[in-house]
Amino acid sequence: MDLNSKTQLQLKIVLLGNANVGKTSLILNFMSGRFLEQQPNSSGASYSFKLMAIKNEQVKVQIWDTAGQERFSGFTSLYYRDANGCMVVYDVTDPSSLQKSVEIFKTVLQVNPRASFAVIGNKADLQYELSVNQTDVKAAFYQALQDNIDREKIFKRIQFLETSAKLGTNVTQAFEHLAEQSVEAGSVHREKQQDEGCFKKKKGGK
Ligand SMILES: Nc1nc2c(ncn2[C@@H]2O[C@H](COP(=O)(O)OP(=O)(O)O)[C@@H](O)[C@H]2O)c(=O)[nH]1
Ligand SMILES: [Mg+2]
Repeated sequence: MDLNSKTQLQLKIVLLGNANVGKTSLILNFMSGRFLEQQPNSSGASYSFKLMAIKNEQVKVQIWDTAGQERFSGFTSLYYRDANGCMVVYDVTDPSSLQKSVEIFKTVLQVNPRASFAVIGNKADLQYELSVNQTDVKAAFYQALQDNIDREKIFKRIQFLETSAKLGTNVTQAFEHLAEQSVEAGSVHREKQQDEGCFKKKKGGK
């Protein structure tokens, strides 16, 4: 490991999934522990930063929020093609959002096969409306890899987790685990440490 204190590990995580599954809410909860019943509609993509301690090292994690399904077309590949970690989010009360997350997973994997993946079932606090169970989710993602030569390896590395952005359940775990996996996968890059509060966007992550 490079112990030069003037450089810092940089990591890019993107959240993808249907509109309304809770992507913006997950980020808000992770960044500030807050929750809004009426989350203002997000449009386009935006990012925020969090400094995280991973394996005794401070890592600067860039977290990208994207608008939902309607925006998930060719041009958004800009956001995930150089991502180290991809959080694919569905809503545990909405089976169609699971289908969408499987499609997203397949698309991202084609463009960015080195990415680490977390498959996140959000809104787990709505237990009485729960209509998607973990066994079906895992089966759907395993099925999605049927033509992939690295099927077992990729599947084993996917983190499956149910979260509640409302209650804060498993939110930190989801982000921390994905960040750790991304560092372990080794596709992260190092760059000169910036002054606090100031960051220049760097193109390309590999
Ligand atoms: N009950 C519950 N509602 C949630 C949760 N996460 C998000 N929501 C609500 O679901 C709606 C959509 O959330 P939002 O974060 O905007 O979804 P996005 O379109 O994926 O960014 C908002 O009304 C949120 O308050 C959750 O964990 N539990
Ligand atoms: Mg949003």
